[in-house]
Amino acid sequence: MKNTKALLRTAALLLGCGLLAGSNCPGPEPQPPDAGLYHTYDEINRELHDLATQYSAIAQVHSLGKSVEGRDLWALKISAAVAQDQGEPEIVLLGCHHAREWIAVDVPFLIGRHLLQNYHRDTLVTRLLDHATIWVAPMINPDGHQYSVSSQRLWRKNRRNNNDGSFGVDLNRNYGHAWGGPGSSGDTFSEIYRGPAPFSEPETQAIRDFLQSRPVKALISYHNFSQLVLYPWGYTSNPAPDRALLDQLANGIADRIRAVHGVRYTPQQAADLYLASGDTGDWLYALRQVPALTIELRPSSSVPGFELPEDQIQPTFEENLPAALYVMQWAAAAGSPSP
Ligand code: 0X9
Ligand code: ZN
Repeated sequence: MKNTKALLRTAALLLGCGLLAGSNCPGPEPQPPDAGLYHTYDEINRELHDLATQYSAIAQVHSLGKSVEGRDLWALKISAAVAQDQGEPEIVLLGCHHAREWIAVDVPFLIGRHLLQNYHRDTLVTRLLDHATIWVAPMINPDGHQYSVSSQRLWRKNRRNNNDGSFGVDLNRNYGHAWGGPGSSGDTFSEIYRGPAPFSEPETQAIRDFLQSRPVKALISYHNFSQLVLYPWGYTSNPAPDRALLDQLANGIADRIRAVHGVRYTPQQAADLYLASGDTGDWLYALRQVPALTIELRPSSSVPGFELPEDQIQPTFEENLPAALYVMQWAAAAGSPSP
């Protein structure tokens, strides 16, 4: 059957479809969106479900909610006690608030897969999953990502129809702490459009409801590019109450990243990059006073910018793995009841 279809297609291409009228002219087959070695929404969806099947004792897939266009926001829950909720410390890895930042999907996904593949193989991973729960939600903006893959590579926002000819809200300006402040825009056409109200978007609502319902002790939100490790506050240059601890953790992350391939990520308060209001980290930090970090992945500068070559997926994952494990270990220990 596949061969017959292929033959018909070839004939149609050679002769033109009109000549094949009556032969059920197949036309060109619609191709699924292709991001090369980067994962698309459909691929991430399939792989997360496959992992949950393969590692059913320690992994589950949950939908945290739906996007504007109705795609599920998938998250992998990973723990030795995955079927139970015993209040153990939880650490959350989020990817791809911004559509064009494809590497920010693959890094948290590969970290999650590494945890599953190394339970009862690696002592550190085993101890971690025995005492903590890790959540990996690698694609918070699936509509925007799909649009970036199929139509406009450098799309950033979600795909909200603003009903004035413009599309999209910047999900990293839509969270509810200091919403509407500096570094966000009320102009619907702007790349940093904050939306009409805090949490106006189903994607940020889903993350808000999820984080509020869980005993989260640390969060990393992955973005690119610039190679930075950012901590709250981002909406003001004032130091966060836990600035010393946040700075220490951010330095620890940067040191561990550099130890792998010698690549430098700069630790700093988010506001020192630029002021931006309504981002994920500020909202979670305000809610829970736990480390809520933003890691800006490779590359370092605008060439190649968002279009990081595929051969950098693996090294970017490799350098970020020990950094993520460090945060997870810290949070697992900090979140445990003292003896
Ligand atoms: O602007 C953003 O949302 C992030 N950078 S990106 O290039 N990935 O878009 C940085 C957010 C950091 N937070 C603050 N500076 N408040
Ligand atoms: Zn981003």
